[in-house]
Amino acid sequence: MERRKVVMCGVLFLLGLLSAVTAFAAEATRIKRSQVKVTVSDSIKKCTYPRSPAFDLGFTSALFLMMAQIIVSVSSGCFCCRKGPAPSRSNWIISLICFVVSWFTFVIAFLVLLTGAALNDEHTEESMNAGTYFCYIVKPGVFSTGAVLSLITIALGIVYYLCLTSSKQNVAATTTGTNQGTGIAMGQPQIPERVEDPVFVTAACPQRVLLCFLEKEIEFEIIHIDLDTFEQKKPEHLLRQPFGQVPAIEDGDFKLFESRAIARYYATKYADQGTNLLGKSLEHRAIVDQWADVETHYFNALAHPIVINLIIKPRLGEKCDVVLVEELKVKLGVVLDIYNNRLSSNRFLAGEEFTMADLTHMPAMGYLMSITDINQMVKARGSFNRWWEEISDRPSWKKLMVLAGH
Ligand SMILES: N[C@@H](CCC(=O)N[C@@H](CS)C(=O)NCC(=O)O)C(=O)O
Repeated sequence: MERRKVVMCGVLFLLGLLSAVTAFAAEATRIKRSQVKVTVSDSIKKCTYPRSPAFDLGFTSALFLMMAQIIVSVSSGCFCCRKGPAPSRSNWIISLICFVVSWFTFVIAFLVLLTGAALNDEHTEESMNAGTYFCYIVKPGVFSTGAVLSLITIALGIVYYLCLTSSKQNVAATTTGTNQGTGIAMGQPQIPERVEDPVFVTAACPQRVLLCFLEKEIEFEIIHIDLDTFEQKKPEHLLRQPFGQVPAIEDGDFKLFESRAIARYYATKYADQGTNLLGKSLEHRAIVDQWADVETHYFNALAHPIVINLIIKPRLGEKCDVVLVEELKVKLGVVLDIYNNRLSSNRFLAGEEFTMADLTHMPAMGYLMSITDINQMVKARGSFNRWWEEISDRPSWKKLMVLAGH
């Protein structure tokens, strides 16, 4: 379980315990009938009560309970209006039950504890019933009932919190670092918090997955894998990605590698959330797939070795294959002409909407645009350049560039 969840459950457990202990202490110290002295003066009976800490204890117990309830409500958010990934159906049903029952028990426990505390102090009055006098005391079991209801409320609150927060994704292996960078990503709200020593997600394949998360508004946590020290080749990582590369994801118990398959998986799983990346009809989906396949087989087949030779190898102090790069650039020019033609009559690759077909090109495009010659090749193709300017102006790309350290 994530550290944050463990801390949260620990705090709630502690508050529940404190609430129950103080309520039981109130029960033990409440004023008993045998402790009340009845004195008679001028034929008027008067009740004399001893001092009791039950008022303070009952009040404190109610306070702990209220604190716990506020923490659960604020940290979980409302289950029906919360943003981010929807919980699974079973989690949703459990959350709903816990939500309703815990509020019910909370209200009763809170009222019982406060009323018990107040009545325990109500000892200046004497009461009369059918000619007989009796001195009012809080009935046995009132504070104990409050204690048990507090424990139930907080236990349900913890289950509610865990059910709602378990929908956050444990996600993707990502590259980062100083050279070609490295890392794995796994679950955390929106953009991972920056620590003193940020590790940026610089490799293109993990960036594809992150871009999908950002478009789909999926929460995630990044776990970094250090490519510089070949952490990706270690047995622990090979269990996630048997080819010793990044990214890889863990979504609960489900594991997956290959950035395009991961992006499609999340785009499908969260089809109703964030940008629709898959297309709206059978034909539209087929066109999205077509251009996504073009990316893999035509565009990336050229872009990848160009980036390796012109960017990655020099960083590693390795020699670039200049002849190969020149050949690749010529071939890339032909592919870009086809894209340019397509984009002269379509706003995006699969039509009028941004989809997976566009998204999947972006990480490699980001790299290519930093290579002067290729930047010029792009600028020389008006429609293609217009497309790139539009998609690289999207908030998701801007957020990704922050994560990439730009
Ligand atoms: N087809 C894979 C390619 C994965 C890949 O090439 N990852 C690179 C980073 S972009 C990597 O892990 N490089 C380090 C290595 O190969 O050792 C995917 O899309 O996930």
